[in-house]
Amino acid sequence: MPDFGTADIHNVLLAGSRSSGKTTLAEALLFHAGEIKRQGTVDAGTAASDFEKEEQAHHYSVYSTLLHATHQGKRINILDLPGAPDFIGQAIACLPAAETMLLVMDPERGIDSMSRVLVKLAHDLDLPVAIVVSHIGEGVARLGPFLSELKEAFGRGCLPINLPADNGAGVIDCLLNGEGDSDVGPVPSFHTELLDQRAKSQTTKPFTSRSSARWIRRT
Ligand SMILES: Nc1nc2c(ncn2[C@@H]2O[C@H](COP(=O)(O)OP(=O)(O)O)[C@@H](O)[C@H]2O)c(=O)[nH]1
Ligand SMILES: [Mg+2]
Repeated sequence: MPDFGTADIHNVLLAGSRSSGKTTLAEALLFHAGEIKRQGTVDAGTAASDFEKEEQAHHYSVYSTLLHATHQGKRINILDLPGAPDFIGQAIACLPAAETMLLVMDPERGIDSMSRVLVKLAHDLDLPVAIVVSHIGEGVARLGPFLSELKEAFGRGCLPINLPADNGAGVIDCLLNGEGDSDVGPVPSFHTELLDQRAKSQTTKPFTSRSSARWIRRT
């Protein structure tokens, strides 16, 4: 195993309501990082994270699972949390160990109560939250209204960094790129909004992940 210093180790939570797509995302991350040779599925009971018999039989996560991948010289520890309210204790126990929460959300469900609870728990621990929108392949029509709902629920600083393009087949990084058309509108307006937000946060406090996340939540 490569020798990682503590600065190269990142603990990331995959949180969200049940069936939002956390375990499927974890499987895709492991596959693309080359940690597993075959991408399994929750429905077939072959996802690396849902390895307990109970989980494979019910097709959903019951326990928090620690997975890991190496990416660009960093060791990423991925904690795949259960999303069912019955198992929220398993999820809460992992929060203090992580530095970032990836909140996985299915736009068809809108802003569900579990997502709100998780954001509140992260807020109380001063834990930055990034939202990963799943189920994009099912149609991009819902995305525009969903972005507005996210801003309404979590603050106007909740801005996209990646946008779907070509009807969900492509991805545009709208932080580094200011040109082109996405499925939710022209990229330049999203890019400018992000730069404006970054400029504002730099004038208020250093642009570290924790301080910028605090700023995002307060706007
Ligand atoms: N179409 C589609 N199905 C998905 C996506 N993510 C997850 N699923 C399906 O949704 C169901 C629940 O996914 P799972 O990863 O177990 O959700 P979790 O409870 O958040 O871990 C499974 O049947 C997955 O195959 C997605 O992005 N698109
Ligand atoms: Mg799961």
